Amino acid sequence: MSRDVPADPTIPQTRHLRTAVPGPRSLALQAERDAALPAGLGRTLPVFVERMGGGIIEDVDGNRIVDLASGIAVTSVGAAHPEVARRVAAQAERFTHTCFLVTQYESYVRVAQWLNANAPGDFAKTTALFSTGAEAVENAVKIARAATGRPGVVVFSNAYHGRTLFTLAMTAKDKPYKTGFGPLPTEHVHRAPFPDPLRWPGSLAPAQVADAALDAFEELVDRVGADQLACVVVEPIQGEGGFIVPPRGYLPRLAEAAHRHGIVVVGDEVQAGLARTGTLFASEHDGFVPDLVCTAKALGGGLPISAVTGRAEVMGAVSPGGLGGTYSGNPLACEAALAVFEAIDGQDLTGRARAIEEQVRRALAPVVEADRGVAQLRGRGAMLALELVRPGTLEPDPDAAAAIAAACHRQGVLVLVCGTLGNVIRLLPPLVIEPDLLADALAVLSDAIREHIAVAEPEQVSA
Ligand code: PLZ
Repeated sequence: MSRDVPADPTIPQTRHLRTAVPGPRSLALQAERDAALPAGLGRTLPVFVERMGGGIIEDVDGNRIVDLASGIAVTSVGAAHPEVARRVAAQAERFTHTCFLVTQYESYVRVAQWLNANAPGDFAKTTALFSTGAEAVENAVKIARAATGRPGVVVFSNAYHGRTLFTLAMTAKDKPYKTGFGPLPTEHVHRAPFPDPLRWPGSLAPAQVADAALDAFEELVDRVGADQLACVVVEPIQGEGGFIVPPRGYLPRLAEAAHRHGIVVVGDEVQAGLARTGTLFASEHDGFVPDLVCTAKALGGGLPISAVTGRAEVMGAVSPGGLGGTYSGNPLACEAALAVFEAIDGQDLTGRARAIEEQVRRALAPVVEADRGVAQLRGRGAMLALELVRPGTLEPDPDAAAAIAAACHRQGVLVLVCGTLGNVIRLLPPLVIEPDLLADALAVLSDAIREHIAVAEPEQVSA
């Protein structure tokens, strides 16, 4: 399978530590960063990057770190895909920007056509391009309001939709995202419980969790009034909230219920979309067909571009001039997106995502033991996560997640933590990562988990 992946000519696909992580050069830059940047900008791993390729991040100290983050699900094709680099460079020599609202270029139309043809649903679709995920989500809300003449937006527990003021109101987690930023425009934002099979009260079977969550949605609609609700916005697999996969059948039934009430269904595929989960769109796993789909992140292979794709009649409800943005669908980013589409097809990236899932599940199965503090390995394709709990309970253990992530970082493996409760370790490798490199990183992660469990439970390990 790695034969299909273009070999990066310059960076060996092996982990290699020349210094401690972070090394002296990163530490020196870190000091400058701290003086020049506000504390509000977070960071996961305090290294500075020299170059990247395949599944490797090479830092300024010459350390080669395994990338299990993809810049938060962005560089699915790799962070220096030769075709992305070639197209972007060629475009930069022709022109970097026109503002599509002023004068137009073909690549924007080609990106839209590809998304129209490939997004879920066999109805006529149109696409509008933007720059960030939050911008796409906000525009989907604007479009749904224009189409329905209703103000309300239904979102879910654990949802993440962005950091702009409105998407922040839609996002569930308070700290650190909302701290100090209120009041948020929450007046027309209504939150329904997401069917989390692990944490729904009363230890129900997944099908019952789906039923209960649908009942809760109906209750909400009843309470607020369908005539007040423009749209329901849902991540088909929740991302920042903890890689939570809803029970099978829930999403199509949610869409059915929403449609009965004239509510527009918006799928937020910003994190899960574009081959990440083993299908082009995560919605496809469950036959879920939203009216509008938001994509971003992987769409641009690292260049900022996002999209709202959906039913032509809903998209068409906005009057001329109502949608846009100076950089929306920037030509460099459109070229990058076209290269990403080619890579998805040409390198069978959905197949690679499924192969990654198999490899990760096989490698990590031995450490998934609720009694020892690893409640679940869940997700789909190359969007997988481990939930850490206090052994034998469902009590979240964010300290364990942080300690395991830190141990991986010291060993040159970049993993991210997520979850409303901060206790989930997520894996988002570039889809082009070579199996041997992934195996090495998973061995480091397994050891870090075992070591942590050993520390937390000395009597069980020494027995
Ligand atoms: N919708 C489902 O996952 C972005 C956030 C990183 P933007 N997730 C990463 C951070 O801490 O800022 C995201 C998402 C889903 C929307 C967004 C927002 O996308 O491109 O960050 O605006």
